[in-house]
Amino acid sequence: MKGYIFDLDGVIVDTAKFHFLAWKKIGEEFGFQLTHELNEQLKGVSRVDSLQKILNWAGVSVSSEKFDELATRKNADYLTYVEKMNENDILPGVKAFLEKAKQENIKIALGSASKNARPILQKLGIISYFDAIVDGNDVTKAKPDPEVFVTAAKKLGLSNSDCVVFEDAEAGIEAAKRAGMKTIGIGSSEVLTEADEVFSGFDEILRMEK
Ligand code: B16
Ligand code: MG
Repeated sequence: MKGYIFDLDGVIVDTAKFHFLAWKKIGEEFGFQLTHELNEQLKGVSRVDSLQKILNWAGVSVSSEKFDELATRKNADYLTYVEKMNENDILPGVKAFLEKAKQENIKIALGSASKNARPILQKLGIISYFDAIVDGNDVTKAKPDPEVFVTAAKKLGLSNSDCVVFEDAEAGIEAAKRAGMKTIGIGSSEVLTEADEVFSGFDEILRMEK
């Protein structure tokens, strides 16, 4: 394989817990309690689509002005958590895996739905590893549409079949498969049933490669 494409949230860093806290607060304004189980359905889903899902679960509809205000407020709250992040928040094994890929001349890209991807990579101190970054600001179609990964492969100058995608969300695995890429699930094999292979994290991948 010539290229690795990484999802961000849930693969490189556990920002899902911060998205959860910020969305939970928004839900509570409508008397709705976001559970961890429902939160699974928000993983890999864009900000706007996540808010729409929460409003549907809460059984409320709001004006477009209110919708925008809620999305902006959620993001401001989320960013207060991001602000406190540093290198220690990188998930186990990720940095060593990036380092190894660099040594093996494998091209590295990010393929994330998040509009906050660049500042997060900067806070983590790993942005320089990435030859290409494709995030929520660059795509019009959300995962499971393959756009984010196809764009990342193009930016790397590689064909889709030369790329492996590392993903923690079902929608992301589906997107990568639709792009004709190899898929490595990060998380539970019970959830990521469609992935070619599933590992609990990069520390496990590194152990297996030894
Ligand atoms: P933002 P990923 C996704 O990132 C998250 O999994 C999802 O929970 C979030 O709503 C989405 O990014 C948008 O994030 O509000 O920062 O633009 O997993 O594709 O890296
Ligand atoms: Mg993710």
